[in-house]
Amino acid sequence: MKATRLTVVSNRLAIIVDKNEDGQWQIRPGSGGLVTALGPVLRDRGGQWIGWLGSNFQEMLDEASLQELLEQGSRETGYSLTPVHLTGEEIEKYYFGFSNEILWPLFHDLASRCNFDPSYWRYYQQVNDKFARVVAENTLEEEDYVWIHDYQLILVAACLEEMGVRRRTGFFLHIPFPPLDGFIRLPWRFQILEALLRYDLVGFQTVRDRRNFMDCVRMLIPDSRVVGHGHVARCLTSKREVLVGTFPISIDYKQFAEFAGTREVQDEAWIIHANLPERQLILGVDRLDYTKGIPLRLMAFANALERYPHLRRKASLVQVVVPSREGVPEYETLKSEIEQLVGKINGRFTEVGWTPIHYIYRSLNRIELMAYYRTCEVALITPLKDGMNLVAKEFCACSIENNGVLILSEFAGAAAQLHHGALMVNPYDIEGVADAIHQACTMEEGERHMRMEKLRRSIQRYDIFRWVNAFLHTAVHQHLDEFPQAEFFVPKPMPAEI
Ligand code: ADQ
Repeated sequence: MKATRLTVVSNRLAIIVDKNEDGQWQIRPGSGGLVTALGPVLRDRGGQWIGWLGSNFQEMLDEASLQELLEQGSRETGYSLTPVHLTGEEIEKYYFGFSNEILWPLFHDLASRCNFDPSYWRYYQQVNDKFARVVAENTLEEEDYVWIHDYQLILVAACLEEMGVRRRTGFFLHIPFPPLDGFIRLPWRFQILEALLRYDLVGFQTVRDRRNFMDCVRMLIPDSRVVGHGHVARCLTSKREVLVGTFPISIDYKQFAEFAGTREVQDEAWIIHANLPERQLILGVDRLDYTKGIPLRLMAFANALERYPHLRRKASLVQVVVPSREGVPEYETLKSEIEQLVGKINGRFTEVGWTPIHYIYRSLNRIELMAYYRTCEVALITPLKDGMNLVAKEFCACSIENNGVLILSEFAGAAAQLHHGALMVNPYDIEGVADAIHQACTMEEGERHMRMEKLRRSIQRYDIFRWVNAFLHTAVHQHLDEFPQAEFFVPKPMPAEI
């Protein structure tokens, strides 16, 4: 049976609703890995995105105004936007609680940061059930393929099943899946594992994540078996058969490479270089998150300046931190830690005409981000653990003169694909990272070109469209272009209470 419409479900809708400088409500495209990844796909093919708006809007905006904004958003993004409304308490306990205080740290191997508050679980179930109801109301068994994304929504297929609603469903986990000895600490380990086995297809970023998942299934689910090799295997339990695959996410390579070559980006890149002349720029770009390894990276840069004094005055680190999870105490603490370190390192090393670290704490616009990708000679990407890390791929795509050097953490999902051309580092090894910084800054042009060409070729070959195609082909034996250019549909009026 062919699907004729693709419905994507994620915690956040692919847009941001907020007020502009004049206090008027506005709708803007969202940022972040998933939007970057799926936006072009849904735009070109038509489709529907179901998700939470990101705040408690029904209390701030009347229904008609919100509907109007969503219709405008649908026209601008090119696909239909269907909202799921959450109460303040749900946001607190499902989103900040279960998702971000339990699953996020646990799945990133940072169990010591987990807050296993038992009250969170009920809200996680309740919100997943709410999402399942919106899916049920806005999709049809014969038409839709429902593709659910990420750790906040693991229970959706199970909720649909319990409601007696049959849909073809796939799930993709954007973050890593932890090894068995980490996963078994989760008080709801059986429920989470069994819920994942209710999808028709479960996809992971890397072979390692999938192997971890399979180990947990073998250990915790009686009578389960894994059959098959290659990038998709079958997981057989006493109740059902589930496909389990590896699908490393990627970027729209062509769009990045072309955009990097435009006049606007070149002009912006020129301004950056003109203001920071005669020096090599090392770039770090991350959402504010403890998994991204920013403090250790700053220490590694300081260590490089200490041990390789000839880098002083010649190299500067541009560290961009994109605000994230604002108001959460742990993230505020991390922000202060970063700011103190930047101050300390700059205080120690700054000389007239040279500042070692340029710290930017805001979301850059697209032209600025591309300009940094193009201008900076080195990208320093050192997460402690990361599902994939799209910044690494974007940097390479924008290095159109093939002269950038990528320093990449062994613990980023991207390492599996990019280790041939990148300088690989252990982010916990401060001296090792410092050595890689030195190596990158002193690398001969020939080697830089050779490495970057390799990286770019690989990303070009395995781009975002290949990722979507691989997932959909496994899911419904259909390629992306077999989904018709769906005639554009306007979102349904919002039900007062979902
Ligand atoms: P993230 O951790 O958000 O998401 P990451 O792969 O680091 O994703 O990508 C961040 C995205 O935000 C990039 O596409 C980048 O262009 C954009 N971005 C970065 N800096 C920006 C800035 N200053 N201004 C505007 N936009 C900016 C999760 C997982 C990752 C996984 C992705 C995709 O945690 O491991 O790679 O999903 O699956």
